[in-house]
Amino acid sequence: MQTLKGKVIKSTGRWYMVQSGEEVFRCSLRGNFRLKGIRTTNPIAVGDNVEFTLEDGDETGLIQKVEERKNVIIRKATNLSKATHLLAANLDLALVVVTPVFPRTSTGFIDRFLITAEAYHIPALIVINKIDILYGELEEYVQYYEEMYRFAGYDVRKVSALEGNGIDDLRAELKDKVTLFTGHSGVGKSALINALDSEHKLKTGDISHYHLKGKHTTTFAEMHPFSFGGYLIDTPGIKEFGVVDFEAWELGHWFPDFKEFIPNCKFKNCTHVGEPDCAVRAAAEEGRIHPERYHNYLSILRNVEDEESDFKTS
Ligand SMILES: Nc1nc2c(ncn2[C@@H]2O[C@H](COP(=O)(O)OP(=O)(O)O)[C@@H](O)[C@H]2O)c(=O)[nH]1
Ligand SMILES: [Mg+2]
Ligand SMILES: [Zn+2]
Repeated sequence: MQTLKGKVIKSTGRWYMVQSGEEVFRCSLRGNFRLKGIRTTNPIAVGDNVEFTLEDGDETGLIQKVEERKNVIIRKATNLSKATHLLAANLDLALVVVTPVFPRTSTGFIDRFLITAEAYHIPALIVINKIDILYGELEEYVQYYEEMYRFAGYDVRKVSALEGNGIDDLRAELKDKVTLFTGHSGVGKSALINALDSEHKLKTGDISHYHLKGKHTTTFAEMHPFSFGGYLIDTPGIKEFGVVDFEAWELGHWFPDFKEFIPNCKFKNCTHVGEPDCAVRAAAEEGRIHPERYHNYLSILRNVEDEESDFKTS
């Protein structure tokens, strides 16, 4: 019998595909496997680093241990239950592909993505695609996006999946990392992935849009190795990449550009709406926080307070 270490790259609930070096092993979970802490419907997810044993002559391994995770993305198992479903673990980067047109990505959508990444402790990257067709007014719009998010402290890249601009730099950024890709349908995720890794040949439509709304069937994410090193995580849907639950006063803490001002608010649980002596609102008025970021903060906050919002209940 030998003991091996590897990374779970696919799971069906019953079986786990575990990559160890160049090989992929089909593994099951030790029968009495338990994890302390989180109550989840599945104990192990893609991205988990595990230790498994392989009996001589056997083709399937038995997972014995899972290493401590640096982060996990989860969602509610069902709308009603308190239990959660692990979608993926140990993400190094969350990447959102955006375009100002064809289709338009709003800054509200980007900000929702960014706070989710922040809440999960995953570094975020904004990739503006299709710059080959963005001239004139559209170019100004791209510049606006770029300045707004750089000012907020985020990394913004401009690329063309079609013409290849910015692709080498982006590939270098993703190398050896586990990266989650999201973005509206049509922004060019598949094109971008193929430009980054021509050996990849992901089918168009593979990422992000098979489980668009409200379906709480049990779905599992999958990791696709990049030929240049690293993995791409394909979540079953953009809606799945959302925060499960939080309180109104917490929201501001997921805006890195608010951080330096929050300690100066009069109230510790300030929601930065209409409280007296709010340093965040003052900073937005003075332009030290981008006014559109503050505006989006307010609209996300309204949704948090509104139980019906698809952000909270997705
Ligand atoms: N002009 C231009 N078109 C692009 C670019 N990237 C993708 N597209 C086009 O946008 C459409 C949607 O791309 P696709 O990769 O399927 O988007 P996905 O739904 O996000 O996976 C296709 O017609 C692509 O050819 C780009 O960089 N420039
Ligand atoms: Mg696609
Ligand atoms: Zn405040």
